[in-house]
Amino acid sequence: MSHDDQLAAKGIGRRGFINTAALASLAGVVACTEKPAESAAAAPAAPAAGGHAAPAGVHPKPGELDSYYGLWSGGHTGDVRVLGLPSGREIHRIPVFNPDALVGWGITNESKKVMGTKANGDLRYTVADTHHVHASYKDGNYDGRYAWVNDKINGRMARIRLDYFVCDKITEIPNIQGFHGIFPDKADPVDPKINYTTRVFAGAEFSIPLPNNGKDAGKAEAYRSLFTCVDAETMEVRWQALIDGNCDLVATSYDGKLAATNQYNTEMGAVYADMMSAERDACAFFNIARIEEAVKAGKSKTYGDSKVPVVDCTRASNKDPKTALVGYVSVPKNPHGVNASPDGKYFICAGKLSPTGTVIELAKVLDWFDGKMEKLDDAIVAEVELGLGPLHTAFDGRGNAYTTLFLDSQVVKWNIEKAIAFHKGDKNAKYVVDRVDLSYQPGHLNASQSETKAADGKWLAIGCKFSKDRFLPVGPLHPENEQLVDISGDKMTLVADHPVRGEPHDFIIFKRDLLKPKQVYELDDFPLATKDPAQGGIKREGNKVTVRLTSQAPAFSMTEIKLKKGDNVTLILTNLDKVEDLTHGFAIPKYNVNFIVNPQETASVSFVADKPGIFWAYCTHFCHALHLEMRSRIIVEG
Ligand SMILES: [Cu+2]
Repeated sequence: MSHDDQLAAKGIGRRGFINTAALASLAGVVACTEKPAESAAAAPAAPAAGGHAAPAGVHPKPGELDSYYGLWSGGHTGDVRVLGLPSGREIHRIPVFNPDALVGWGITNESKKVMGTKANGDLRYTVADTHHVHASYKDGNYDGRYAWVNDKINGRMARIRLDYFVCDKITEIPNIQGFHGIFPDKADPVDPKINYTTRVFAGAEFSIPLPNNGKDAGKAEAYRSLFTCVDAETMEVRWQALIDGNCDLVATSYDGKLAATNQYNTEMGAVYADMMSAERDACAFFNIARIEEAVKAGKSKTYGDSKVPVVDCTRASNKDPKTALVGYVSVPKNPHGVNASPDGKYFICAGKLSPTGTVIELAKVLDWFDGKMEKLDDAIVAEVELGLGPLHTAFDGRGNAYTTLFLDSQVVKWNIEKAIAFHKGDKNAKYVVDRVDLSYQPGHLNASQSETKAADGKWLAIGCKFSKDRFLPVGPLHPENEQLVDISGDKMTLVADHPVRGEPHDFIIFKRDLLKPKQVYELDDFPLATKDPAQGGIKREGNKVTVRLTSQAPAFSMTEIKLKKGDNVTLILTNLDKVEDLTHGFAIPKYNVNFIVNPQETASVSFVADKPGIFWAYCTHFCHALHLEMRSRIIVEG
């Protein structure tokens, strides 16, 4: 009997069950004004569809700002979305791996340089699949510098600057496929002064023959996965580690000493029946300091054309704990997700095919590496039943964990210390605190500040993979359902559904005051900037033509741009407007050009003037009462 059927048998439809919960939430939900939650007045709530009132704060009043930022991966739209929480309002989409016609990502020369081009100047890739977004740390909390996101399809890692919310670097990782899990470190493993992110780790999910040159496709033993370390500043790949099994998600310890990846295919199977044959898989713990010593000592090899040093982190080469670069902790069947608790003590793996959560104590893992503990599996301090299909775990900073149950369509709240006591033998320890029904099939979840030492236990967002009947039907393609749960009390309260365009996976939620975004660029940051309209104009060297143009609402600096058929044109546009929110666009009909320039930004496009005629280039981004008049006539003489 499915969960829905069980509820139906009890005379409670899922929808009715949730509406009851939403109504009950009215008393406990905080407002999302700038005021602290304690002092927020209980604003009269607007009636929502179905006759129930929306909880105060979830739908802010006009002009009210959200109290949290959320950074959401976009899935195979290849982007990162910025949401305000708790409202769930989508504020921005940051194009990363895929072209975006609104801002001209993949059209301007500057964005193409970040994205990567082929010899002919075309983009190398135009598809991507973003899954996990994580931000840079200092002192165990986000420092507002960067966020990183993976591209699972083409094995790339991108960095986003959080001052301007733009992608500034993309690195293609060699000799991997299906790069999935990603996590920045939080400190240096050796130097305590470096208490901020300097490395980002990447786990490759799919095994491929190394090198992948088409010669060993039939040799099962040639298929391998690599765990990768990327430099957070330069975005160069520092080193890779050859492992047994695959990598799924990644977690890092607060002291910088350990990074881990959970593994659902230690069998190295190529088809799913093989991948599920073992009763236990693993979570691989990497000793970062030792790996980097080995790299320094030249104990590495390379594969194919890549010059990246690869250290040996296979089981066979790491049997002696005192010299081991890696330790494999066993975890029940096909685990998913590994998450670090905010107190810095534990990593928790969710069982997926096993109904369990496994709690691994990091101090004990370090004891094993130091030769003080004989069996690495003794670092497992709890392995408790949570429900069907556990996937990911978030934290409230009060000792509780929240795990999504994909098959049960629930999130379960459980107490970590009580789970440890139960595992030790105290059968009276009631570690499950609460459960709440979700709609439907939850994947990732995260709580406000959950991945930091400042986990504040206010909001929990859950990415439900199916929305079914929760929104107006729009044909066969459904949105995802991002649900919001108030976790400030003992009981969880579902407070909102938010439709999101497919297909977000993971996300982080953090306090808005951790970021100080800039809204106007610095003219000097752009070497190509035209600082004065008088410096603009057309420069011709043979058929190589450079057009330097500026914009100031409501006009471009040139009303006419004369070109000849066959010209190789580079058009550089500087927006001299300094006013916040005064963005201009520049579109050229029939030339497939559109991009924007934000205040004080410079961007350029290159094209061949292969079509004679007149072309009204115009401002596409509303800027002024005379916005429609903001044009420049491009004349291509035949
Ligand atoms: Cu304009």
